[in-house]
Amino acid sequence: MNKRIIKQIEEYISRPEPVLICAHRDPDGDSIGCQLAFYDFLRQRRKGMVVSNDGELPAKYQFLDRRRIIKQPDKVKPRTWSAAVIFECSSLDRIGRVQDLLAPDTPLINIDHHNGNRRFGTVNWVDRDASACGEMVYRLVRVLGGRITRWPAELLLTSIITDTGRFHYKSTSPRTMRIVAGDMFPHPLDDSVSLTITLGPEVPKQLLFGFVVRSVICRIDHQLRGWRRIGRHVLEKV
Ligand SMILES: [Mn+2]
Repeated sequence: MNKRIIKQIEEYISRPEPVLICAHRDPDGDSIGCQLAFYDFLRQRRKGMVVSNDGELPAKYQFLDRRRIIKQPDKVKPRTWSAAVIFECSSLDRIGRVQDLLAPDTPLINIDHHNGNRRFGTVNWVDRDASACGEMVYRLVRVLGGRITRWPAELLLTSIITDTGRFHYKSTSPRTMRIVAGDMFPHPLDDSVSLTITLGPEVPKQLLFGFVVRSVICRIDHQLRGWRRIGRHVLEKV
């Protein structure tokens, strides 16, 4: 991680005005996970902030935002922001109508992991090696001294499961696995995250896969074992 960038981010988010947190229109698992995990971090710092997205959350992700923290841009009053933290956008127009909430001089903190990012921010942190933007948020929160409790851990797991195709894609790195298996999850989560977000057309297969991955990840202790005994009760579930 580039220390100068982290210092710049910290300076902007420490200003007295609230922070605007946003991402691309039509949010997905990675962008929702990043935004709400970063919201949780700013809340630990007693920082004022608003999270706004252009487009409703897909039904399968609504369980992540039970308190309806994410607002549509037309429900937010434009104001002076200490900065806009923008996740997962290759260019500013990707935030859609959230642009209406920005002033010409709003500092933009651009955090992304995609090739082709146009570095439109006042601060640009682009890490193409990150499997998910959630991986970057995890590192940012840690380096700035934040705690990852159960809710942000679920959020960041959602980010990583979404963008790695449940640990299938080649973007899944040893670092990804260490984050998921290490101190982000000191206590095993229940299976609600992996089971909920893997629901798809092949529900039984997905359910089984989600169960296996979660349980393997909860049980490894700095050593990945590529197998898991599946009891009859699990097969009966599917
Ligand atoms: Mn992503």
